[in-house]
Amino acid sequence: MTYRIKRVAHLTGINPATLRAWERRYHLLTPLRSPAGYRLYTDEDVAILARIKRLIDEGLSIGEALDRVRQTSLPLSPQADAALLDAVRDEIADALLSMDRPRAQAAWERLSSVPSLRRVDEVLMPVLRVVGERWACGEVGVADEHYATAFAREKLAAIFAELEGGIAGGPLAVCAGIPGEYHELGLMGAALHLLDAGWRVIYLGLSVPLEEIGRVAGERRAAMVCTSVMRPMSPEEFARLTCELRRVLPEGTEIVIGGGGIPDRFDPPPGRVRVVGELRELLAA
Ligand code: B12
Repeated sequence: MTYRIKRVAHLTGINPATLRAWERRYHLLTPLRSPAGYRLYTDEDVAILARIKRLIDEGLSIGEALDRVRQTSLPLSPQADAALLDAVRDEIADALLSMDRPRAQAAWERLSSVPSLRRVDEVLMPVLRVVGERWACGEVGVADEHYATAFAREKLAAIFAELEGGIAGGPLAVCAGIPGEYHELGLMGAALHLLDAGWRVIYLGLSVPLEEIGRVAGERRAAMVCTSVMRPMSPEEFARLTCELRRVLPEGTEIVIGGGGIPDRFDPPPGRVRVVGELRELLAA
């Protein structure tokens, strides 16, 4: 979706004159141009501007905010914190599988200096995979999986509140689970990646009728709808899902689907339906 400068000013709270000045002075963004020469900003442009506005509202100068945005959009060197993340990941998995919440909590608190998305992608999600493997081979029971999931869900919800607190403008995404899918945490992970990138997120949770997802996204002109397929799905079922979602959603709304339950082979989905593997691919495009 693209936006004219007046709409961007409305969404981000940055007035048009400032937007033009930043473009001239800092070469911040080079918006597309309409045939008539009007600036056209993309969703990503608006997300970056919303992040800068948030940082300035937090007291940074424009220069500092630019540095921060440029730095955080550069991937952190994997080495940074790797040893700490490895140790904490193993400690949390072991603590949760022995239902020792205080030990898991103490380990989690050692990550306070690590960026929230790294805590999600490199600690919580891998811990859930370990729990899943141990459940699948019968080493642990559903109760152990539930115990670990409850801890992970609580941490994801806390990061959601932390990130959502600073969001002012930005394009809108609706994150919603489809009927019959009871896995929620991949969907929450997607919502966190969007919030961190400056998107506004309407999080509807699990088992939302497709028509309702369509209504909410339509009424609020959402730029994106995200959902997660973790329960194994057949190619036919997946094709039905993508077609149904495309039918109930406005043309301008991109649909992004991720999750380990997506069949390995599936027919090419309808227009503006994107199937992704990892969370970080959500905004990579
Ligand atoms: C917790 C859990 C449950 C809980 C869910 C509770 C909750 N509130 O979420 C409950 C108990 C409900 C459950 C039920 C079942 N589960 Co379960 N579950 C899990 C477990 C342990 C963690 C799930 C999770 O949150 N994963 C999140 C991350 C860790 O998963 P991930 O695949 O790495 O996801 C990455 C990408 O796929 C991507 N992604 C995922 N979603 C999205 C969405 C978007 C938009 C994007 C961009 C990216 C993205 O990003 C993630 C992180 O990088 C997994 C193990 C696992 N490996 O995931 C099994 C697992 C998913 N479950 C499985 C199964 C089989 C089931 C049941 C069918 C079991 C049964 N017989 O009843 C039921 C199905 C219920 C249903 N109708 O959905 C299997 C699925 C096998 C498969 N896909 O081939 C798994 C993999 C366990 C296993 N190892 O076999 N489960």
